[in-house]
Amino acid sequence: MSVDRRDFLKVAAGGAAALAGSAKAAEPQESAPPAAQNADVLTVDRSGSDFMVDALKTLDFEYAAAIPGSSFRGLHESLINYGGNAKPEWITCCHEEIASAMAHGYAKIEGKPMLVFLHSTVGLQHAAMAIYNAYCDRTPVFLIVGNHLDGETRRPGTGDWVHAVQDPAGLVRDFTKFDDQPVSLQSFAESVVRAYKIAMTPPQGPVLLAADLTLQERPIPDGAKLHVPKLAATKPPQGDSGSVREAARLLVNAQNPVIVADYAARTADGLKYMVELAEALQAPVIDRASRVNFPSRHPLNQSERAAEVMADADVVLGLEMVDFWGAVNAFRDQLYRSSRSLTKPGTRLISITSGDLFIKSNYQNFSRYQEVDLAIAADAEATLPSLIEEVKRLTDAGRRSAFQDRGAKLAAAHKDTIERIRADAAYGWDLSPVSTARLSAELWAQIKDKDWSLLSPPTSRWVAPMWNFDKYYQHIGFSGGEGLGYGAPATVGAALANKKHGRLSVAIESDGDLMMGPGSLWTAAHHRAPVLFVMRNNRAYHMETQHILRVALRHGRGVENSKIGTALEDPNINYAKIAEGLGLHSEGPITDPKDLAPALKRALDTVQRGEPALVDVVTQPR
Ligand SMILES: Cc1ncc(C[n+]2csc(CCOP(=O)(O)OP(=O)(O)O)c2C)c(N)n1
Ligand SMILES: [Mg+2]
Repeated sequence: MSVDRRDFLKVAAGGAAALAGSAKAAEPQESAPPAAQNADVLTVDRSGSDFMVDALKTLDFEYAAAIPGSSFRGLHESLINYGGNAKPEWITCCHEEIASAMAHGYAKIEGKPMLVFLHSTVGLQHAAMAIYNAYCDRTPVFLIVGNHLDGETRRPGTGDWVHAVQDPAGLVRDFTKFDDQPVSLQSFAESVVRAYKIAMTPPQGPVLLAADLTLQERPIPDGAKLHVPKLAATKPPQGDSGSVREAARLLVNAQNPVIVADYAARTADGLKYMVELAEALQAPVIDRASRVNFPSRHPLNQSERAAEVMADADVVLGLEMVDFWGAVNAFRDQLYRSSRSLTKPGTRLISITSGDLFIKSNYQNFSRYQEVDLAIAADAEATLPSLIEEVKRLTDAGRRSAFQDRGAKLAAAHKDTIERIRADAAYGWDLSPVSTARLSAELWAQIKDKDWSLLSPPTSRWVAPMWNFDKYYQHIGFSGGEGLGYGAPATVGAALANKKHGRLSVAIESDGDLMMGPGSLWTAAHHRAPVLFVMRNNRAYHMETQHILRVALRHGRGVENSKIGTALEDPNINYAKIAEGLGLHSEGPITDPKDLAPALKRALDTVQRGEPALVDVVTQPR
C-alpha cells in the first residue's frame, strides 16, 4: 500500500508548475478591473499590521501572551519580524484563559498591562472567565482580538466564517472597561492609546480592541498620514479638601478608629502611606489582602482580630473596599441566612474609593450596598497624603498621648494573637499527609532571607500572619472573580514580571485550580520563568466538599457521600509527573513531612539557576 516515490514526485512537480503559472498571473492585467488586479498581488512592503505594531510599541509593552490564530496572523507576523519580537516579546500559551490570567498576574507585580492576543470568537470565548477575574480584581489587561469584518473576503470552508462576528466585544462588554473595533489605521492608533489610558485609570480594568483582518493585511494606503497620539496618563482623583478635612477630624477625635483596606495600596507608595496614616493615628488596620495593604508584622496590623476591633470602633475608614458591608457585618450561612452588625450603633463610616466613580450593572461583583456617613469618590492612594497631613495637623499633644496608649494596647494584642497562631500551627506537625501549617512554615524557612515574592493568594492563616510581608510585591492578592484556573497562570505572568528584578518567585497552588490550566507550567518552562510552584495537593475540590457537608448536615443525611463529585482521587493525580512532562524540575508527591525540606531546597536551587520547579505536596484538607 506504500506510495511510489517517483509517482509522488511527479504529482508534486505538476503542483509546482501550477504554482509557477500563478506567479506569472501576478502581473496586473491592464484591462482587469481594480479589484481583480489586486487579487493576485503577492507581496507588500508594509501592511497595516506593521503600523499597528508601531502604535503598540509606543506603550512599552514588555510581553504579549497568546495562542496563534489566523484572525490575527498579520499582527503576529509583524510583531515577530517587523517588530523584532521584542517589546513586546511573544509568550506562547496553551489556552486563552491562561494567556489572560498570565497578563492578570503580571500587572499586579508590574503595575501595567501585558498584551494578550486572542483568536476571533473562540479565543475570546476561552478567555472570558479570566477577563472577568481581572475585571473584579481591578487589574489592567490589554486584549486584542482578531476579527474579519468583510464577508466578501472571508475564505470559504475555513474558520473565517464561523469565527467572524459582528460585535466581538459583546461577549465580554459587561466586564471590560472599554472596547472598540476601529475600521481605519488612524482610528486604531487612537483607540490603542485611549484603551491603555482607560485600563490604567483607577479603578483599573481590562480593555479589548478588535483588529480587523483586512486592516491588518492590506498595505498602508499611499500617502496615509498616520499619527500615534501620545499618552498622558490620567492622574487619579484625590478627595476634595473639605471632605478630607472632615474625615481627618472624625478620625482624630475618635476613641477607637479602625482602618480597613482592600485595594488601597496600588503601588509601593500606597503601602508607605498606609503605614504613615496608621502610625499617625496609632489606629488598627484590617488588611483584606486584595493587595499588600499593610505589613503583616506591624504591631498595628489587627487583621486576625477584625471582629474584636470592629466591636470597639466608633469610626471606620474603609479604603477601596469592594465589600464594605462584609467587613462590618457578620454573616451566617444557615437554612435561613442571617447577619448582624459587627459595629455598635452610632459608629461612623467613611469610605474613600474610586469604585464610586465606575460601576456596571449586570454582574454583581460590587457587593451589598453599605450606608456610610462620608463617601469620598476618589483614589485612596492618591488621597492618603493629604489625609495624613490633615490628621497630623489636627493632632494636639493630648490626642498624641491618647494615641500612644492605644497603640501600645494594640501592639500587645497583635503579639498575643501571633503567638496563639504559632502555637496552633504546631498541631499535627508530623502528620502525613502534610499539615498545611507545616508546608507554609517549611517554605517560609527557606525563603525568608531572600528577596522573595509570593505569587499566590495569602489565603491560609498559616501564611498571612506568619510570614513577614512588608513590600508591595510580596503577594498578589486573590483572583477577584473566584474563577478557578487563575492560580498557576497568574503565577507565571507575575514571575515574568519579577524576573528582571531578580526576585525569588514562589507560589502555593491548589490542585483543583491547577488542573484547569496545567499548560501554564509548560509556558513557564519554555520562557524560563524562574518560579517555584508548591502544590497544596489535598486531592479534592475541598471547599466544595465543605459546602456539601454543610447541606448534608442540614438535611440530616450524614457525611459519608460528601466526597462524591468533590474528591480528586482514584486515580490520584501525580503533579510531579505532570510538571516533569511539561519540562519542569519536579519533586514528589511528598506525603511524609520530613521529605519536604530537602525537596524544597533542591527545587529552590533550580529556581535560582533561572528555571521553574514544582514540588507536589500531599496535604491535609486545610
Ligand atoms: C470556574 C470555577 N468552577 C467552579 C468553581 C467552584 N469552586 C470554588 S472552590 C472550588 C474547589 C477548588 O479546589 P482547589 O483549587 O483544589 O482548592 P481547595 O478547595 O481544595 O483548597 C470549586 C470547584 C469556581 N470557583 N470556579
Ligand atoms: Mg484541592
